[in-house]
Amino acid sequence: MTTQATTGDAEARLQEHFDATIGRDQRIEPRDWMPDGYRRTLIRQIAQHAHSEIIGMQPEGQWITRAPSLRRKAILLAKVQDEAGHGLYLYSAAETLGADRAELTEMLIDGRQKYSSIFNYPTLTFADVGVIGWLVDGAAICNQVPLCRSSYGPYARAMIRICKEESFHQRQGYELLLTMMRGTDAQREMVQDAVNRWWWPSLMMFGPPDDASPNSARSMAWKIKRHSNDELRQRFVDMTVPQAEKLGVTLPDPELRWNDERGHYDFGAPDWDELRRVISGDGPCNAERIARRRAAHEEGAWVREAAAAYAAKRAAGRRAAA
Ligand code: BYC
Repeated sequence: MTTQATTGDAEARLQEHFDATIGRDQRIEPRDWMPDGYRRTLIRQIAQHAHSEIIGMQPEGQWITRAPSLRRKAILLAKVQDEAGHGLYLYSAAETLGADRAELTEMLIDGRQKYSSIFNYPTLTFADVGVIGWLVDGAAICNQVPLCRSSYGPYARAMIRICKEESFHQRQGYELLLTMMRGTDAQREMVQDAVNRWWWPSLMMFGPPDDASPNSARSMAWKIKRHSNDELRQRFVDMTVPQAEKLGVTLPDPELRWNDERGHYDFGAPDWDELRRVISGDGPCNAERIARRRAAHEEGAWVREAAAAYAAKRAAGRRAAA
């Protein structure tokens, strides 16, 4: 038997073992063999997810100094800090696949990797903080709860903690909006205006429609994604409409109505050209978000250098003591 044939046989056996693990709904762990495409897809999705958490700190972070009370400031500060934590768990999960975190950050800053379209819209009033919690975190929960069963162990485990924190984020947003809706006419108008601006971008968070989603079929076969983009979008609409009614706001979609036959709400199509534009860098705040991220990265260089020097000094101390 030639060496080539032996290598081919070994690879086929590894592939078979991988397929059987996925088939049994068991987890793939960092040291397990995995196809290159599976590893690449995970690095792409997890990095994009991590970048979204980090860039996602900006639109709400802008309101920390302008929060209307100490209580709201403390809540918002804690929430934005949670997003930083989510980014860190996710970068760590990407590192278990052999990705280099510094390189991932470079790829974000120079536009080779994406982050969620939703964070390229401006936060114009404090009601936006509530609506981001309610709709954006609500959409994130819909998308991310199934990822707790994702086939890659470190990603699935990171998602469990992230989802617990996201539920709290969603509730604080809804509670903030309920408070504003019980306030003055001007406050109710602010809430409605924020809902009008964030509704469609929130639906776009789930990605392009299934027939225009090049990665879905493969990712679902690998059980990285457990549901298609359209399934999750529908789940989000079904969950959100009753909450909007309770809140007393109108969702800005004239086609939105309950369909008894389907057992779901029908809804209009988001502007997919807008999603394409925002993803390709031409949204209202893309340039501002990346410029801010780049500046924070450059201004933080001394902190990374100091931390590395401190770690090296401690390691040298331990070696000398051993
Ligand atoms: N924005 O084949 P598709 C959060 C890209 S964090 C930008 O359907 P896939 C939160 C997609 O990457 C929110 N890009 O892709 C944080 C692909 O491009 P590439 C982030 C998008 O991966 C702080 C191309 O379009 N959540 O919630 O199968 C505060 C074709 O799409 C978008 C996650 O990252 C978009 N909206 O499905 C509050 C969750 N949609 O890479 C909240 C994990 C699509 O081929 N990620 N693209 O060049 C996922 O579940 C999936 O990656 C997606 C897309 C559903 C987003």
